[in-house]
Amino acid sequence: MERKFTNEITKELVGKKVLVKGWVFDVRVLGGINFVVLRDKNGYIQITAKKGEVKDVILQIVSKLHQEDVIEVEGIVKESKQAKKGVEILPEKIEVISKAEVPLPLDPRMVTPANLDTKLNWRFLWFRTEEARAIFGIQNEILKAFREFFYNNGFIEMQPPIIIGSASEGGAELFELPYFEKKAYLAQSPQLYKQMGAVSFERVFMITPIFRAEKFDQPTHLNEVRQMDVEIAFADYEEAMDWLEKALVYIVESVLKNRKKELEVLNVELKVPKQPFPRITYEEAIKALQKEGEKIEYGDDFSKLQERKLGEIFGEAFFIKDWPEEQKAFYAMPKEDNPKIVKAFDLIYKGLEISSGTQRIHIPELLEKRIREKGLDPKDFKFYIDAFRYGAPPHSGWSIGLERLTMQICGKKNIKEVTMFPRTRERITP
Ligand code: AMO
Repeated sequence: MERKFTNEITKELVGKKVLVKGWVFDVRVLGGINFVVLRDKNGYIQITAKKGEVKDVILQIVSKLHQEDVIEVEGIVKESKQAKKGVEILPEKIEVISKAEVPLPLDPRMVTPANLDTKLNWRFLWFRTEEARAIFGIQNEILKAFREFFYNNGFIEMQPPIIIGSASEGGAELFELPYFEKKAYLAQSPQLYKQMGAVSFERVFMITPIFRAEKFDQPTHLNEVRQMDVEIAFADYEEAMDWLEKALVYIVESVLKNRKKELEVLNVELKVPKQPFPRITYEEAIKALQKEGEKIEYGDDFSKLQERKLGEIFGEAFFIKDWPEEQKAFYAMPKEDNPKIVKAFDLIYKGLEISSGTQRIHIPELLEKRIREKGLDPKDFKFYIDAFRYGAPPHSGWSIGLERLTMQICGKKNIKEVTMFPRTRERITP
């Protein structure tokens, strides 16, 4: 008999025999009737075993079932007023495929709530909760929508390397690893590679893991991140912001359209951010904060609290552009009228930076100069600088942190909640 998934058990099947497989989400005895709620990847179905209606052997098996046992049930679909879906299964055969040990270290029903550490230690059990299924359902939608948007717009998907020979975002946050006779690093960003892609393929995007050896533990930071990156030839930074704005709107619209149930589970009221997103300058952002009595000087970076405050002032989604060059990486293009300021931007969404980007330097001499000014050695970047010697158009791009965006859309306070297997200084298992 072919297996049916729980969402396929509908009123049309009343009176028919079906086979379902899954986990025991809950077992209850009420007024002498045994209720089992079976969960599979698509949802839940109630199995009802009443004395007199089912064989004694079935009642015996059901009475020994525990939460999270894996079972296979064959039975007849019946209409039911009490069951949530209006149908239930009257079991004719139940097979226990795998027993779950008792007690469970985490209750997937969340009747006994678990703290964050327990959720992180028992990740696979937490994946069985409604909350986790909603979070990762939404994360799936974000990934799908991002890919869809850029495929629809004629971009090419790239696979950048993870093992790299030189840093792109500054030296301090690199993980070093032995690599035969040499030293190698884990990529902090696909930056140099996506630029080399764009000077030939023109429009590229990628979803790729990146690694940051940041020592501090913050609710917005991970040591292993998934970045959704884009690089566009013949585009200045204003055009790059246009693409970012459109991509974010497309992603939010897709979540709203396809993940209504998940948003409900998480109790999130999601709205499409109002367009066009304001594009304020770094200087304006500093002044706005100073006006609010914040201790911040021109040249400082914004703290996470200050980003939130800026969100209260400038709205749900806005750009901060034109940054002082010390704040940004060597590859950021200086402005013609003031080389102390670079053509860079951050996107703040719901009070948190979720993306940043720049127009890049595509002029080899200027790039070498900036690399030296940042205390780096142009020799280490020869392969990259050479990419701009043989016909390189101006180009711009950006990167969205998948986990940061998931966190903001799901309304979560800690980035670890929305990361399947978070990597932090304290945690590399599971
Ligand atoms: P940046 O370093 O700002 O820029 O990273 C881009 C986005 O990636 C996410 N992100 C992180 N998320 C969680 N934990 C971290 N430690 C972390 N680091 C980064 C954030 C951030 O906005 N190469 C440039 C992008 C570009 O110019 O194209 C870069 O990596 O959401």
